[in-house]
Amino acid sequence: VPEPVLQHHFHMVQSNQCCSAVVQTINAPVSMVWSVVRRFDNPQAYKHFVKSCHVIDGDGDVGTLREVHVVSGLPAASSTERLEILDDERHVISFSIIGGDHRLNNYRSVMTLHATGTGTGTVVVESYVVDVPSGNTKEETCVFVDTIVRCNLQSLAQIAENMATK
Ligand code: A8S
Repeated sequence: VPEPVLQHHFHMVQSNQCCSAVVQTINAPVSMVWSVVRRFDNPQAYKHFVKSCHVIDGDGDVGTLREVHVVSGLPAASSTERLEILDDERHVISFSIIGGDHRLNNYRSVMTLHATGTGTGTVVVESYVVDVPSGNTKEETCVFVDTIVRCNLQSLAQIAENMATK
């Protein structure tokens, strides 16, 4: 992994925060995976917990704000999110959570895509940092967030692999 890209996954983590990363291999080229994840206005394309998403401000570039509503059954209803990085050349996307009705304060995630050796596949790395909610441990928080991120990346793999076979 080129060093400037790797750098994005080194987060400043405070003592009240936790940080982790999830890796997913996808049998589809980077360009195809990127076409799905770069659409900040359309997270529901692969995030199954998202019920709806509305862009509040911006045109899909850095600084764009979206409001996401999640399906019922979660300890959350909505989330206001800001696009922090969108690098079409290096395939880096990052967003932060700036508000909403949920327990994940100061969440920030970075996703990078990497071509596999043969170039026919993609390795996705998604790392995040978040405040540990009061009443929870770091471990509980990481288990909760890792589960959501892993679900999202597995669903992303299915969608991109489907596109690749067409
Ligand atoms: C993402 C990652 C996360 C989303 C979390 C962690 C969330 O949308 C869900 C449940 C919550 O409790 C918090 O890439 C929040 O979307 C599914 C509403 C933010």
